[in-house]
Amino acid sequence: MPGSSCRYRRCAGVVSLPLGARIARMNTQMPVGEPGGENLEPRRRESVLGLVENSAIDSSVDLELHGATSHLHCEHLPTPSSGHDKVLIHETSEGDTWLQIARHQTGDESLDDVVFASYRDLFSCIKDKVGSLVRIWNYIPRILSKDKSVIRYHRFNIGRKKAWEMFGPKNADGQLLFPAATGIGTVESFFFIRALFSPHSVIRLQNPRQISPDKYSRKYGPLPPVFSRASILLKPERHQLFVSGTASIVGEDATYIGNPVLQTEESLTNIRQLIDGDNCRRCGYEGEFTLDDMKSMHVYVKRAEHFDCVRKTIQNHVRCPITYKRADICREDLLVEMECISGRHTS
Ligand code: 3EB
Repeated sequence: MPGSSCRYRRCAGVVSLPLGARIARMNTQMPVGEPGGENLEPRRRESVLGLVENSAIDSSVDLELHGATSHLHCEHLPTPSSGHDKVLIHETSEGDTWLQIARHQTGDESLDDVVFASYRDLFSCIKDKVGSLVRIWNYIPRILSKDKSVIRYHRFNIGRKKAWEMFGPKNADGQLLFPAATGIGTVESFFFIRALFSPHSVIRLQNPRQISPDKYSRKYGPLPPVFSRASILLKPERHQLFVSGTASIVGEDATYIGNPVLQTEESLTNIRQLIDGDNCRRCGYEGEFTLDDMKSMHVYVKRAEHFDCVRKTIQNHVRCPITYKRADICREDLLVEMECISGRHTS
């Protein structure tokens, strides 16, 4: 159905959030017909004009892949706590729900308070619905700057963890349940959450090569990030895989500092091991995925001058459509981060 994503954009327009995309002009024209890499045939002809700045509003996260078709039902709700809040809910034709919250940080608020309030609102919006939180994107303005000597990504983690402990989903044993997530810089000035939840059940994956984020040591912030490395949404007809933002981290530390190509390779290795049959089984899922199964990928590049070498590296391994964004990534040492989506029919 033509225009489904336009409709989505128009819905976003209802809440009058400013459009923030900018083009970073680069001289990266790819000669037509250049092979995509050593191992793969060229995927398609492409002409690359530049790298777009990561924008919360501009990032349609493959909504059409997930049943967010023309049957979208949009609701714009006033939120419980303040006039600055904007909440938008889309229900998809498959029964899933996308929820978006934007919140400005006012002069007397800290980012951790803004994030806490946003997550409190998110949990209060989904409280009465049967369903599981599947995937969250967090767009964090000036993610690497400091506010009162605390890195804003760490402030974000403080607010999210506190809200999760008070209002977040837990299992029968009281253990907190974390969805797949991305926490990334954005050009917009407001903090923005996009969340997908669903009446179907979810399997959460952890990565054997990486420490679970909620167990990161205090050198990465006073309170840890809380997310799982991937979610698998079990629908009757198909299983959908959402891989979290994945970077060149082994254990809890960044590897190949300063080398965008090797960081890209390491991130892909992390994804491969996360989704392989052994790890899926360990995490309670009888099945497997491969990079060849991917339906779409988003790649965030911190420095525009690394775009070319990152793209060449990725294209040796991945054939699905890839969206590249220029974005600040949550640690100084990380140059690249990527996330992807897949699905398999259950028949
Ligand atoms: C990492 O593995 C890299 O804070 O929600 C990736 C995905 C990262 C999600 C988040 C952070 C987040 O720690 C950064």
